Amino acid sequence: MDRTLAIIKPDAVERNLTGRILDHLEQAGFRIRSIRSMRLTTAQAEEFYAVHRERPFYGSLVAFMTSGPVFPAILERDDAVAMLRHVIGATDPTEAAPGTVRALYAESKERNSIHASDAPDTAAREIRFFFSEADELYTV
Ligand code: 3AN
Repeated sequence: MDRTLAIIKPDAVERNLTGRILDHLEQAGFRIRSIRSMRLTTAQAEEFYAVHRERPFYGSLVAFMTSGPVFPAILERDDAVAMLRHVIGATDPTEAAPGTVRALYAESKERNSIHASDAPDTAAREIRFFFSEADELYTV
């Protein structure tokens, strides 16, 4: 089984959509392997999104991601990284395929409800950003 990282973003938590989005993901075949709630510090958000440092939306993205609590989660299924990208839909909710998480719930390109790792190596790094090895050890 492959693993990927999802983050339920502040806009979704604020609108009380965390459970509905996680249910959507479970119904799409994912197992929630581990989950936590936290409020990102500015330093954490800057580091997590460092790859976007030069983009015009970087400052706004960091401010948004620290504006309220988030729920990072390790999700597991076959082909997890690609399947989660598929299930959440395009970054811009107006371009997201019908029935995807972002088509259903996202408000804008920034307030788009959920993050998903974009490649297997990124997923491994992002999982370790939020979770220790011990968090992943239990077997179902
Ligand atoms: P995705 O989350 O679909 O992988 P990325 O990696 O291109 O998208 O962008 C990371 C995050 O940056 C997005 N989830 C979104 O919150 C924000 N973002 C991306 N593009 C824009 C944009 N044009 N305007 C505002 N925020 C954006």
